[in-house]
Amino acid sequence: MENIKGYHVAVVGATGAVGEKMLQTLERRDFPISKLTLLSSERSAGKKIIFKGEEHTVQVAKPESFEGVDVALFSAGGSVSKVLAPEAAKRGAIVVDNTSAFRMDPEVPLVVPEVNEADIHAHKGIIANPNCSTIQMVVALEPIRQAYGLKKVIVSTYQAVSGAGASAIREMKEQSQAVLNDEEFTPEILPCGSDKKHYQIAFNAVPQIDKFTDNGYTFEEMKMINETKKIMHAPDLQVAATCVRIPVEYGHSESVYIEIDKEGVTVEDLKNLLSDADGVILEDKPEEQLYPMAVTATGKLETFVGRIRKDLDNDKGFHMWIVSDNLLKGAAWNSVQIAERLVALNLLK
Ligand code: NAP
Ligand code: 3JN
Repeated sequence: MENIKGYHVAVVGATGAVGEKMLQTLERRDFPISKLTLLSSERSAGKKIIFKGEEHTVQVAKPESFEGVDVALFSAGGSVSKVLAPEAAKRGAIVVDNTSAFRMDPEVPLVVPEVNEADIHAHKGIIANPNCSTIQMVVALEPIRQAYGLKKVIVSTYQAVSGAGASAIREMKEQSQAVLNDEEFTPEILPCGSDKKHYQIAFNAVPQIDKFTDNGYTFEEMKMINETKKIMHAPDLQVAATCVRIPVEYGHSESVYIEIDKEGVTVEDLKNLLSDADGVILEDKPEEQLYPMAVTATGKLETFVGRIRKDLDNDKGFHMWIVSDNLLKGAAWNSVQIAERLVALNLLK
């Protein structure tokens, strides 16, 4: 990125799984930074982090931390954002918030730049970054919706443990080793740290991400349903989701069934559309066994789409497989991309 002016950037949750990727992404994109403020809880205060070869000391996040900050990237959980994001905005920072705290607030734009960049202009100091599973799905589906209309989406996810934080990655690795060594272990984090029961993730597939809501869907599933409609400005779109955790470190995969509005559309039409779509890489050559996978998407910024097939009973129905690095496009990169768009649109002071 052209270094016209440097900005004071704060990263809240800098020591977490997402925060670490935020810093790597700011460095990778050469985001113009004049000052970097790294914030965490008291647990990590004082920790040293190297950014672009320079040592930075992590500080406790508090309202005064945001004096003079231009853009604040938050990923320290919803309760931290609820308290500190308005404090940052009050002090003139533009907040890009990675938590669910403000996503469904009608006053807060929920942005995936490839889909609804224009919504950024409506911000009042806080811009929400959607849930990781939602982001990769809307990047792949919006070009289809634009071209052929979209009536229904049914998605099943296969989500990496890194989505549940650094402690969940540790739990999967230690548990896998214990299973291989025939040793005992006690699950403590997954499927959901704050829920009553914990289950083995190693060599397993767990159909619960986040807690259950009263309607039988989990919060993760309801996030996918509600956020997709908000980002696409499509309140009448029919969306159903089943979210599953699998023992993969990075990269969420999704099996997606869609029904479009137009008749007679072919698989070739969808492939042509997606091969030109912003932020999408088409990996779809069954004859060469080419399709997206979590391990090949890891570390990449794009969303990968493959296995596109027409439904055998419904002319307007299609199936596809969508994969992306959940901590990059699903979190850190989407946030840094929003910050880049703020610069490009001249919205940062
Ligand atoms: P993590 O690895 O557990 O890291 C949590 C981070 O938050 C750490 O830096 C931690 O600091 C900091 N933190 C915790 N309590 C704090 C407090 N009271 N004040 C200031 N900082 C505090 O979790 P993660 O995977 O990075 O996820 C963090 C959050 O990002 C999640 O809760 C979620 O809201 C959001 N997230 C969003 C997506 C998405 O789909 N877009 C995906 C994953 C996560 P210490 O080192 O001091 O503990
Ligand atoms: O589990 C995943 O793969 C994604 C998790 C996201 C997450 C985890 C804890 C709290 C979120 C989120 O971004 O929706 C939150 C939250 O902020 O609600």
